[in-house]
Amino acid sequence: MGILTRLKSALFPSQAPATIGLYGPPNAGKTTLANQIASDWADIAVGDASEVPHETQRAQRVDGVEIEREERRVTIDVVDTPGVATEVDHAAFREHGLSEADAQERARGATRGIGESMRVLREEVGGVIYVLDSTADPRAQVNDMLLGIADDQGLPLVLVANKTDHADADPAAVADAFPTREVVPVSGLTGENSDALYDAIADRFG
Ligand SMILES: Nc1nc2c(ncn2[C@@H]2O[C@H](COP(=O)(O)OP(=O)(O)O)[C@@H](O)[C@H]2O)c(=O)[nH]1
Ligand SMILES: [Mg+2]
Repeated sequence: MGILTRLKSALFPSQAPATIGLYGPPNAGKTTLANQIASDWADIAVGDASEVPHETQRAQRVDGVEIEREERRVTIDVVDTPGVATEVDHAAFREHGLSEADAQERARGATRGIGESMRVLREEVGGVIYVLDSTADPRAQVNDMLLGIADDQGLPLVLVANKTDHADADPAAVADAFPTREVVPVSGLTGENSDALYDAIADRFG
């Protein structure tokens, strides 16, 4: 913990928890990771994971998640946000077996979800966990507008290279693509390396 953070917690011991937003493209594993964090520290589930993109269309939160690291304890409110894609294409939903009408409705819902994510980022969030799927091209997944808003607001940000359990995972490619950012490889599904993520959360958001 940095000296300023220590000073801050000494001066304001009962400070309100920071709200941490889980951001990233659809299907990066945000909901799975949110559930992992919640079940590790709060014993509750946040939402349902899905193979169809844009399942989470409202920000869902779990408040008062207390994470303990050796001598530190950080309390955060975790918000699982709808995926922020670089585009929304209803044809892609049809490829997942949805009817034309259902695909169009889902595209509308996805667009609303992206708006909701951006609103939460501007109004509610004090820190960002940006989740990327390390089995796919990192640069192609990143929404630069979202990163720009987070940077502009001076929000602390941890980049997660998720799905390290997967045979095609290449977390080093994520680190290479973002050399100036802290990148933590994890599997939200198996919990692999979750200690490193909790250390990063305590360091950045504590
Ligand atoms: N192999 C693997 N699959 C994952 C992992 N996390 C999520 N998934 C799968 O990826 C898909 C999307 O997950 P979800 O949590 O709904 O992603 P979200 O759209 O970002 O909320 C689901 O089929 C998950 O089971 C992971 O760490 N490893
Ligand atoms: Mg989700």
